[in-house]
Amino acid sequence: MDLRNRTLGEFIIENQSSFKYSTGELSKLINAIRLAAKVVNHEVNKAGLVDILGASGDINVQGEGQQKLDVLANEKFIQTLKNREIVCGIASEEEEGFITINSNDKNHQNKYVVLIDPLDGSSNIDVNVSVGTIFSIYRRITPVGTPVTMEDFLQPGINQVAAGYIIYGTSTMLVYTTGDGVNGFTLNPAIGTFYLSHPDMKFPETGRIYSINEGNYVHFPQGVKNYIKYCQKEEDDRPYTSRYIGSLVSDFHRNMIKGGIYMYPKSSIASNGKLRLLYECNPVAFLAEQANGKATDGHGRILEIKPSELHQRVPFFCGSKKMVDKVMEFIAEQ
Ligand code: AHM
Ligand code: MG
Repeated sequence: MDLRNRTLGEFIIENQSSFKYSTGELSKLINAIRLAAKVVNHEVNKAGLVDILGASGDINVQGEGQQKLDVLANEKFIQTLKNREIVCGIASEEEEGFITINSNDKNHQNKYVVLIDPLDGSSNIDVNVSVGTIFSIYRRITPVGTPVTMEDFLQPGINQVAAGYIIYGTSTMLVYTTGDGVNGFTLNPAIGTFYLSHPDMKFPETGRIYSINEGNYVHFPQGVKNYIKYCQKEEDDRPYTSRYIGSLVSDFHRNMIKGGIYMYPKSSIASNGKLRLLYECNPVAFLAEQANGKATDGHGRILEIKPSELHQRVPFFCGSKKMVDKVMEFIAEQ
């Protein structure tokens, strides 16, 4: 990586004025996420060691009980955001309800709510495969000065002011959008600094990778089955390549760079699929659209769905535009 590249800190300052509401608060919030990302990265990197210690009685060297990494990541993110007093509420995939942040001196003056999936794909940790953190930021819709309500969290994805993910992979990256394109920053672990390594990321218009848990094939709707057969057919530039990590962030990240489609359809055993609208699908859909890609539940735009509950699930198809259009055609035919 070229150290002459801008750091994330520099980038945030330079782009502050392009935010829709440039009071500096959103910049502070993204800075807090940057910090939490480094803390969680540190924890994820020693996951193998933690497991060894955990196996010998679930007590670590400091005599503290071992925690599962997703619980730990959840705590670190919430703590970092709480301590900086820049958000009025947080909802997390790991928590049943939302958390109201009430800093006495500010008295509910903060404007932003954050929704996070602290460690997505966490079953991959045990086997040393990439995982990610996903975040989504909205302005509250209830008036400042009052505690946040469910209404502030149940906004359609189109209202997001920023969203992104951290991928803990062969290198650690923070990729985010504030509605003005998508930029990716790689962590230089030696000095703990994120550098702009992937400016203005874009999905290729089409691609040759499809990502889906094909083990569930028998349960899929006929339209999705037909699309999978289409991907496998020897015709034109097909058969496509199948790649499924089972970690949404990693599958999405690869597909955005190389061109491809990620799918988690509804099935006969899960009527809305598996992925959560608020913590996973909305932020990833916002990034996809900002990178010239597309995200749908099979029929309509993910970002226009009006959520009805915090942990709502939706079918999800996301990636290169032409590939998403194609699977929608197959679904519509059924
Ligand atoms: P999680 O939030 O419990 O980790 O689940 C979300 C993950 C996604 O990252 C991934 O794409 C999907 O679940 C994999 O599910 P499956 O094992 O059913 O294919
Ligand atoms: Mg998840």
